[in-house]
Amino acid sequence: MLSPWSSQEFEQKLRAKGSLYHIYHPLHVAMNDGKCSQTQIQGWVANRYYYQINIPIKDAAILANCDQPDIRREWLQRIIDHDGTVEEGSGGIEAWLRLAEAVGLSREEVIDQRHVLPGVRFAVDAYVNFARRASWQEAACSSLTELFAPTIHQQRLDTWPQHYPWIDTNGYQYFRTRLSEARRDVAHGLTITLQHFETREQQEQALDILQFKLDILWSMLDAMQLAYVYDEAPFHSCSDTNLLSG
Ligand code: AHQ
Repeated sequence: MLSPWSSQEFEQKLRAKGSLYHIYHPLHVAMNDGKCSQTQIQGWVANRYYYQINIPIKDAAILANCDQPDIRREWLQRIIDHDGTVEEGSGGIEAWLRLAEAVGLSREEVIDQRHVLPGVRFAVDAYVNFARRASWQEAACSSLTELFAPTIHQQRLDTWPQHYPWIDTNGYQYFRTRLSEARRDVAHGLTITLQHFETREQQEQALDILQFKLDILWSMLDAMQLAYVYDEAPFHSCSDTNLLSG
C-alpha cells in the first residue's frame, strides 16, 4: 500500500503535467511563431467558440452535483465570467465573438457553428459529459489544465500583434481578462483537488483526470491541424459520386 504524496509533492505532480499542455501542440507553436494564415486563425477561433460556450454548461453541471453552498458560491463566478451580466456585451463568450470579428469572421457564422469540426465537437462534448457524471471534486480537478493557461494567453498577447497586424487588437480583450480569471479559478480548483484526493490511489486518479483533460485539448487541435494545416477536413477524400450512389 503506497503512502500518499505530501500536498507539495501532489501539487508538483499536477504541475508536471504542464509538459503535455496544448501550448506545445504544433498548431499552437505555428500560431505563436506567426506561421498561420488568416484562414487557419479563423478556423481556430470558430472552433474554440464551441469550447467557450460549453464551459458555463460544464460549470453548471458541477454546481448541480455540488452539495456545498460555499463551494457553489465561488464556482458560480465562472459562469458569470463567461455568460456575463445584464450589462450589454459583458462576459467571455461576448469577448470571444469580438475576437471572432477581429480576425474577420462574422458573429453569425461563429454562432451557428458551421465551422465546428466533428473532432472538436466530440472532445468538447466528452468534457461536458464527464462533468455531468463525475463527482464535483473530480470535475473541479479536470479544470486544472488552467494551471498552464496564463502562459498561453500571455504568449498570444506577446506574439500575435506583431505576427498578425491585420487582427484588430480589440479582439485580444478575452486573453487579457483570462490572465487574472484563470489564476483565481486555479487557486480554487487546486484547493479542492489537494484536499479531496487523499490516498495515493486517489492522487493517481487525479493525475489521470488531468491527463483526460489534456487529451481533450490536444485532440481539439489535432482535428484543426488536419483540416486547416493538412487540408484534410473530414470527408475530404470522398468524391461527390459516392453521395450519388446512395
Ligand atoms: O478560455 C479558457 C477557459 O475559460 C477555460 C475554463 C477552464 C476549464 O474550466 O476547464 N479551462 C479553460 C481554458 C481556456 N482557454 C484555453 C486556451 O488555450 O485558450 C485553455 C483552457 C484550459 O487550459 O483548460
